[in-house]
Amino acid sequence: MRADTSSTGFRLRTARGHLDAVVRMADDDRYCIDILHQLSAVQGALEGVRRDIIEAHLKGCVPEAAAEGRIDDIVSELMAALFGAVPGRKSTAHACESHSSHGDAGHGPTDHVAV
Ligand SMILES: [Cu+2]
Repeated sequence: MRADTSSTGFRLRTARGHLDAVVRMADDDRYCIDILHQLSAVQGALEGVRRDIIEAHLKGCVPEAAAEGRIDDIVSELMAALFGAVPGRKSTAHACESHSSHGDAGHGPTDHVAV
């Protein structure tokens, strides 16, 4: 992953903190609207992580894949990650081979968004 890992980690820990609060509120049988507000905070934090990772992917992995002639694969992979797999289309897992050169074990499509 090419996203700023310190920023990504911070955002994820923030989202987890908000989610922990939602769990406590639900356990405490708090007012529904208060829980919904806290859920919005979780979703906002997760959306920020998602945007960071997408931006890092577009700036790092996509240009490399294009230079290697793998643009169709990486576009299909990104579309599947963002919008779900298209029936009948083959999987393009590991289109970001460059990650292995950074000591990363590599990743499949779901690793981009499921952190
Ligand atoms: Cu990537």
